[in-house]
Amino acid sequence: MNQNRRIADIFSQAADVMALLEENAFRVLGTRKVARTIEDLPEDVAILAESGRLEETPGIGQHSAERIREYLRTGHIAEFEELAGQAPPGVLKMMAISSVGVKTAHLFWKEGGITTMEELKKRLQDGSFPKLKGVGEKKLSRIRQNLEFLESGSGRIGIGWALPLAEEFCRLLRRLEGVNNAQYCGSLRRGREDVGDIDILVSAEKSTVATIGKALGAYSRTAEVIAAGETKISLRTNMGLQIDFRIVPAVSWGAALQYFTGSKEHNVRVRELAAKKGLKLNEWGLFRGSDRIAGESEPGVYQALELAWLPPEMREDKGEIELSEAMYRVAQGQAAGISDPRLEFLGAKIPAQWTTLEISDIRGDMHMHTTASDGTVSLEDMVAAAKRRGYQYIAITDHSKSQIQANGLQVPRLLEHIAAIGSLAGKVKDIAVLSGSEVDILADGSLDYPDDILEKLDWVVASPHSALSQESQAATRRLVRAASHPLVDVVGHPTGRLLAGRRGLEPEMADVISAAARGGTALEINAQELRLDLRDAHARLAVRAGVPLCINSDAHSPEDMDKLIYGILTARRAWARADDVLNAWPLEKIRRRRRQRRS
Ligand code: DGT
Ligand code: CA
Ligand code: CA
Ligand code: ZN
Repeated sequence: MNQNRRIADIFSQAADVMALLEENAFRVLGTRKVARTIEDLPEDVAILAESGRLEETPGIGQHSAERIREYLRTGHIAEFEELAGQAPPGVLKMMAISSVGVKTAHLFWKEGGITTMEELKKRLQDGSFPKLKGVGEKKLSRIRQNLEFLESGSGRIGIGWALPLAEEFCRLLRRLEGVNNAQYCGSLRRGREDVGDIDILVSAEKSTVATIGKALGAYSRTAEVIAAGETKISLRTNMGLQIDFRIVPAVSWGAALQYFTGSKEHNVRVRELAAKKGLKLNEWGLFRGSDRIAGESEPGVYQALELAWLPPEMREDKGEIELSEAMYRVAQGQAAGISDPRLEFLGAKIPAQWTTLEISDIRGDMHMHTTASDGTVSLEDMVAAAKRRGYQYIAITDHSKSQIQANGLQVPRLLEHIAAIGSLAGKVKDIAVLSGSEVDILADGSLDYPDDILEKLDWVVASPHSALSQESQAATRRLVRAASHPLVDVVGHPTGRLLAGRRGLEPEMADVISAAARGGTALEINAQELRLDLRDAHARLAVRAGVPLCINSDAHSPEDMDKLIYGILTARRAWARADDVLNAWPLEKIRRRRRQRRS
């Protein structure tokens, strides 16, 4: 990788600064042209500079050539830095917001007197934004959104991107001669909604490492191998993601899996327990002196430490170590002997073995759309797709009347839709089809259809879609009211957040969960990878309070049903088991509960 791209960026940013400072227009244009020239160069600028050919390059004059040489020598360009020093740093930062170009930033600064990001944010939020020519409400709202997006971009990658990519690399590795196994670890194996990077563990003998490095380097998704050592290979994908590979022999597979899965906090506790027993635990194994007493399998490592194995999603040092110790004792026929408030929800029922929630536990999907509102396929096709997946039941839940942009159903159309679903349900075999609705929870917590209409439905998902930036107290009242409504079966994506773009409602979640517990209402984990709403921590509160979770795909097409896995991972992080998940129950149990709530 040469530095052309980096240097081109520096010239391009300098041109922006010049424009912002209203420098001579020819100078601005000239600087932009240099940026483009460097970006398009077939050769490394550093080599051109070394061989004294920079000035000969069309588009690069004497002056720019000197600046480039200065950068190659020192890593910066004094003239550009001095220029940047003349503009308020906040104004330069504003230009990183995708709908704020040089012109807009200049206007905000010179006409609006806004020079810091804090002030920009405050004025965008409290409605005190100065009237500026060409900056209407539409533009402001776009800026508001893009600003939020920029700020939420913590450099972490959403699980929806990372998981399929990691699986692809694991498949590639498992096909290689000499590779016993490959598994992604780290936060990705723990099912976090976003990950800092991808860590992949490979079981193979040392002699295979070179072959592995070659295969990874030649793979179409690899841009560059950054480092290749005896046990570690790092690469950057052509999307700019870093993946770290670690290669261990089969005897260390389990110990390395345990180590690289983390979390760091969990590992610290586990290593302390090892030390207390006079053992040493690292990524190569569990040792007594120089004897390896465990390490080939992950459960074997935990077992040797007198701990029960738990799924990776629970390994955050949030009570799982205590649970694991208690489970081990129960498995040995001893008393669990714990008093930890985090485990009280289990009552006296400490299991000997954790029954991990599996995707196959899910019997039906209770939130999906068809072409009646904003889905992409017909009712018939959605039902056929659900049947192919082996579901026992589903609920069709198109949008309610306020969702005009999503083609929400006015009451007459809803009644027709209910009839159509009913008639189809009478015809299809081996799957129960419920006529439902995704009813808007309006800003005050009231619902988008009157009760006599809601009563005609087999299933009611109530979700917030608008007024998602209302303040916390109002959001709490709104969601508590919806969760207390006896005709609401489940509150859908309760906060309305979007992972990289919208904070959503920030209610007092404990109050919402209490209301759901009192009312017998379920709470959704919306499994779309950008929603994951409820998020892990809130879903965990719900499980502890005995509120059933409903893990829904919110599918707008048959393929969307595959998103369910992200909801499952989130539910595991919430310590949910099949019993805690409403749509893992037999339909008869769901119906019975529904009748009880209404009587
Ligand atoms: P991330 O990448 O920020 O989403 O989070 P992780 O958990 O994947 O962290 P990462 O990639 O730095 O390291 C992967 C795993 O390796 C981590 O979960 C636990 C293990 N690990 C890394 N460094 C240490 C360490 O200093 N001590 C211990 N005990 N474990 C470590
Ligand atoms: Ca990681
Ligand atoms: Ca890492
Ligand atoms: Zn929906």
